[in-house]
Amino acid sequence: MTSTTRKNDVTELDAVVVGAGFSGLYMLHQLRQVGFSTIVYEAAADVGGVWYWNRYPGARCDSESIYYNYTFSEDLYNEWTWTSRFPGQPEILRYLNFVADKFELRKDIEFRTRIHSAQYDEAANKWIIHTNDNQVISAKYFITGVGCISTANIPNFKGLENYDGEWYHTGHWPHEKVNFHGKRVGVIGTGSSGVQTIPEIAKEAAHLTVFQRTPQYSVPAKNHPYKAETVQQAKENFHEIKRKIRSSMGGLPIQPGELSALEDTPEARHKKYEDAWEKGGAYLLFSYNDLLADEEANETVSQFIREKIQETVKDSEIARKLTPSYYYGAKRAILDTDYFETYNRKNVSLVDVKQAPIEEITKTGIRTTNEAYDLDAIVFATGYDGMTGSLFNMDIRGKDGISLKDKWENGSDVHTYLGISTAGFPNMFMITGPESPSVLGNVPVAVEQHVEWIADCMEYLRKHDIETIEANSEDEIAWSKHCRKLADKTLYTKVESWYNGANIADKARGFQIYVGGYGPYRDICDEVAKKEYAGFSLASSSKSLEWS
Ligand code: N01
Repeated sequence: MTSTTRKNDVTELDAVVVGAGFSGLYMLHQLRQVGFSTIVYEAAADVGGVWYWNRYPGARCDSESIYYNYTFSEDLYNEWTWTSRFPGQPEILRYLNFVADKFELRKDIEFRTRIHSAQYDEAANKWIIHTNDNQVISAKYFITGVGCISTANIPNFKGLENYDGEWYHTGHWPHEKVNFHGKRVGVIGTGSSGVQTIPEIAKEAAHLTVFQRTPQYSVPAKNHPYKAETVQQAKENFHEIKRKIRSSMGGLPIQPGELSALEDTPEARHKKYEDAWEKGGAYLLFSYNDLLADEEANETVSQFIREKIQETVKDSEIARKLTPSYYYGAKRAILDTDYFETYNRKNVSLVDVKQAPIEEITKTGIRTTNEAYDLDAIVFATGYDGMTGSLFNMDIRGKDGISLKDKWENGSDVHTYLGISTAGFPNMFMITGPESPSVLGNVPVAVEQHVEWIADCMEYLRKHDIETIEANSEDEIAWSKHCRKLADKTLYTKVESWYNGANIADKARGFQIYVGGYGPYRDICDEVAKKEYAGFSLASSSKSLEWS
């Protein structure tokens, strides 16, 4: 257990970590291993991060189980056995509890405690941190592990407070089972959460009305129970899997095809897409090397999925409403189980709220500009204030009292160095922060890379008696420019999505993810460390050292 000291009711630590999901749990473990006194503060009552909160029916990860886990410990990998190709939320939560138990992490986690503010005290070179229950902590390092998509977005619909029925957000689902039997249920939103929960709710509800603003491409996950030999084989190949996913583009041992989609004949391409469709999972998007970069190439795969939708959905008018027109994959690619099939059920109807927007939540349901719908329950599958939302929920202030929110002009002008740190905020690290590859792949792999880099960096600083590390302004501006230049070569920046803030009314737009891939990004970070933290200013108590 971390040995904490207390002075005048202030807890003194080496490091404060925010959040007990994949990031915070591993950060705590790493820092303990190398002897930094560390406490994790977590708003929830237990470990899990987003997997603690996302308990909606159908919640499941769409990275394959044997890759969606930590790889820092072979023992851990061998001791845990996944049951199906894509892990359901209860199983992921059990896994994270297993990790917390195995490494005895809970004793250094304060649950039900929210970090309210963190302010850098330049004179003392400490972060002064306040919690919602009035604790004060002084720590040399402030590390955020808050996830990129954890602050729920409930659109500001007029009248929600007058609604007499039950309502839920997919990202804040109750712990007890919600009973939809015999009820008229409305789901707003058809992103990953909506697409997963709609088929499950439809099985239970008397009637389900889906309120769709943008139709989605979705590909069958083809989930199935694992055979014992599949899991055994993965365990035997642990080192190979670890090497492959850490050097891959997206944290999975799948690399994009070598050809452009336009280099194959239409027949060969169609066959490739059919094969990928049958395999399920992420294979379709990886069929060629330019599906996320070239409009014409993308159109071939987008059209392939559109035809699948038309074939699956029996009512041609519903099929038309469900058919998207933007670039497949430029909004987060989705995997499903029976999503489009669900619209063939008699108890499911679809409302196009782009054509007739939601005007008001009434006492009895939802009214669009066209019609009123009486509902016993409403499910908001309306996503998250991504990338910056959870950081801005804390009042983080760096040198001269400048707040992170002000520095980044409320999200419109985000600058980070490597997505790990930002100038003016010394000794602060962000795990999977904006402008790192974070959500563009299998996130635990991105988390492990950041955690290991940060822990190594802190060890280096301690070994060399360095008191502060701070990103240089010019280096972070160069990094931001590099991120944007890469992103502008892709189709990600050509559609509206939560990736660029378009899902939140009045949020400043900006695409804040490094698209160059997990492996190449890891190499860049390693190179920076090798050059003794090039791009950062390091200062000991007596002198300041700069490299760039
Ligand atoms: O949220 P989303 P999500 N009126 O933002 C609609 C991860 N995740 O929770 O597209 C009407 O994707 C909005 O419409 P539009 C994953 O990274 C992973 O589904 O903006 N509709 C959209 O349809 C994912 O990308 C997994 O026009 C409104 C929906 O709500 C991320 O979390 C599972 C509206 C929001 O979709 C977020 O997914 C679940 C309004 N005012 C989540 N506002 C897996 O690993 C929003 N919408 C499988």
